[in-house]
Amino acid sequence: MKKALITGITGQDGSYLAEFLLSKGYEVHGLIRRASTFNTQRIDHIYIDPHMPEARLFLHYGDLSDSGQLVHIIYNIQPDEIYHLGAQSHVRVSFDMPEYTGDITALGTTRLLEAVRRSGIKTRFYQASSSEMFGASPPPQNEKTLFYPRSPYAAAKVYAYWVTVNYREAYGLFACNGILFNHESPRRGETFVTRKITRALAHILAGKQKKLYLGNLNAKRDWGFAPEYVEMMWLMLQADEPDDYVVGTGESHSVREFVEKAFSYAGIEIEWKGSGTDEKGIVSSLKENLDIEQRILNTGDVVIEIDPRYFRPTEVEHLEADITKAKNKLGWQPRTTFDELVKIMVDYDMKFTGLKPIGEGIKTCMEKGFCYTNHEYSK
Ligand code: NDP
Ligand code: GDR
Repeated sequence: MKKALITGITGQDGSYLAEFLLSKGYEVHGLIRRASTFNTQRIDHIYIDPHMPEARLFLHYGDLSDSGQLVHIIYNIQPDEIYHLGAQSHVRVSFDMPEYTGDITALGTTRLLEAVRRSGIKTRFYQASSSEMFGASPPPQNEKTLFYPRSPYAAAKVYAYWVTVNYREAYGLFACNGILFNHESPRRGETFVTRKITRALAHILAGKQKKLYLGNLNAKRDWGFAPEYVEMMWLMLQADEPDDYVVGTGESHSVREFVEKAFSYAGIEIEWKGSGTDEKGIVSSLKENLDIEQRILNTGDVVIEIDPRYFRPTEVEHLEADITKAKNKLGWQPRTTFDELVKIMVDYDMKFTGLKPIGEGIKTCMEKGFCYTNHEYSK
């Protein structure tokens, strides 16, 4: 039985990856941080008592700031594969906490790589690199595009990218960088823009929230569906040679388009008035035949406003992946469209908020056989 260690197992990607590796027959170990409240909600459904003979998921306390514990864990587990997903992963927050972000997101990677080297084990290493590293470089971006980071987070990821390449070249470690573009899901953290939008929409429909406050509506991102992206992480570590890959959909949309698509799916058409910080999203019409609680909304209601606090000191305007290499070398390509992704997330947040989902998103997941999301919808 192969063993994998996942840092960041409690996050969006870590939880999907753990499910995926368990489904492939792996014994999965995860690094978790001690917190005063439970932080394992995303993996509770796959966790069973480690005393049970069938247990294959094991959790270990540790932190990316604690080298000694990283060496201890790696030496004791002797994993065949390490997926390094742990990070301070929020770009806006990295402007507030630049030093901490550098410590965890950049140096944390060195600590983990050093733990591998010092423990003397033979393993394969995946580094969660990011499209944010391309920053101000114009789209489409591929493996040869110049890095031009626009935040402390992106700068930390550039460091982590290069230190991973260095351990590959200096010590012959089988180490890969997956340069992943934005990927979302019902498990996306609530403060990232897609989930913030779908969750607020559900809350507005349920009468629990009046308005959604957003920052820059014009930024464009290449948004894909997270469960598909963790499969690519695994594929990279199964290849004959270690290499770095761009992973995305090849299509980009603005934050504004995401808002319009989500609200329209729920039967609400939005009209934009004003510009800059005065811009407002106003209900221009309501479809009448949808079985949702939209009676609390009226045409003319202001549902979206701009709050400058969500602007970034330096923004990344446009990311769009060129995934030629991933397609040609690993045969990977995305299966979920932007339209489907939005519907999957809206349906989930409606269900979570106690509303009846519209259903097209759930249908997509069932038809395409995403075992991962069945769990979310059956909760
Ligand atoms: P999340 O923010 O959902 O998860 C981050 C994980 O890192 C959590 O498990 C968190 O633990 C853990 N973590 C944070 N700080 C520490 C620390 N000091 N020590 C140990 N663990 C820590 O991120 P995603 O799942 O979305 O992303 C996974 C990785 O991929 C990240 O490195 C991210 O930067 C990168 N990435 C993500 C993309 C995306 O679109 N999602 C795109 C490209 C790259 P806790 O639950 O306790 O907070
Ligand atoms: P990003 O994701 O910064 O691309 O990083 P996020 O969803 O935070 O922002 C995307 C774009 O939306 C704009 N925006 C807002 N963003 C947030 N969070 N909140 C708002 O209210 C808001 N209004 C507009 C942002 O300015 C930005 O342009 C994500 C993370 O997962 C990183 O870890 C990962 O590396 C990259 O994706 C690829």
